[in-house]
Amino acid sequence: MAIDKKFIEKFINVTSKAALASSYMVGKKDKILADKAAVDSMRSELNKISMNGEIVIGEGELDDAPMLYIGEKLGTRNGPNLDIAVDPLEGTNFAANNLPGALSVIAVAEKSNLFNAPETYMYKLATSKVEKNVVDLDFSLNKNILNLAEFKNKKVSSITACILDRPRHKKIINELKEMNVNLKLITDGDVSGALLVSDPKYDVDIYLGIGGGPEGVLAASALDTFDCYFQGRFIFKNKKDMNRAKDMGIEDLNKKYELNEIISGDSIFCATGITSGDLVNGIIINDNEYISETLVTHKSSGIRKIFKKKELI
Ligand code: VTB
Repeated sequence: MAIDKKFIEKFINVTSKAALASSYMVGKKDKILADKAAVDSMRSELNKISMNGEIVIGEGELDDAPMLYIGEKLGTRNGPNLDIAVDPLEGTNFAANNLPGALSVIAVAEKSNLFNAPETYMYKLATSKVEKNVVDLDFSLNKNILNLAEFKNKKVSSITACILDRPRHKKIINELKEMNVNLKLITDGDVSGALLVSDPKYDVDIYLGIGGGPEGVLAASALDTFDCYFQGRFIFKNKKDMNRAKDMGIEDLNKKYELNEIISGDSIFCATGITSGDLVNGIIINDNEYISETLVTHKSSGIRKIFKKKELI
């Protein structure tokens, strides 16, 4: 079964309205309020859609934000059964500090086809389409880079790796530097970071490192339609996280997930820019109208494009 194309426009509307709502809080140095504006708008717009929607990935407890909570039912209850993952404001610091890259993001799949990710960290690896055994979370960093360079017929010094700039990545970053790999160090926003492997125009060959688990699932949803490679492994730091994962039905806490175990079947992904970034431009308001840009993917129809829309406020 496929998700009808008519839903694409509806979900673009959801993220573009959430981005607009959050845009009023850009540069106000208040990430909670910027997030809340996006959450409230998203909830109200999702409830207008003819569907039986359920949130499977909600706002992260990772940043203790106002939530569209896991298990929340959305829509008119009249329509297809859909699982929904949301990150109403991905990059709360970007919005609060008026920096590039804040996005409003949603991924939608047919019931039971979207992984119910715990709100913990995930070790991620993403590249464009590669053959089996070129890169793998179980290979050493060195092997992954050498294999990828060989596969892409590039010099190691022409490979670019994107990674969150965090103390936890010190060792990886040093090793990449020693190999003379180009680094793209991001301060936040690893949904966007992972998606940079989807098109050569971004000049990122590999995304790797530890970021939010929910953000990993959201990125994987779009990477699936871009026919890219993605693997993820959750990282559980304490007993509470581990028990929660077990309650969610995860038996092997060390499992390496392939893309098709994270998302399968049809899906729609929308990411609208709040502030301009690598993927899309941010919201522009002119008098009583606004312009939004949304990166959209729809697996069954193969749609993957940036959709620009002008609308009355
Ligand atoms: C990333 C990034 C988010 O959190 O997942 C990151 O995509 C991971 O957490 O934008 P830490 O900040 O604790 O490293 C964000 O930066 C914020 O939610």
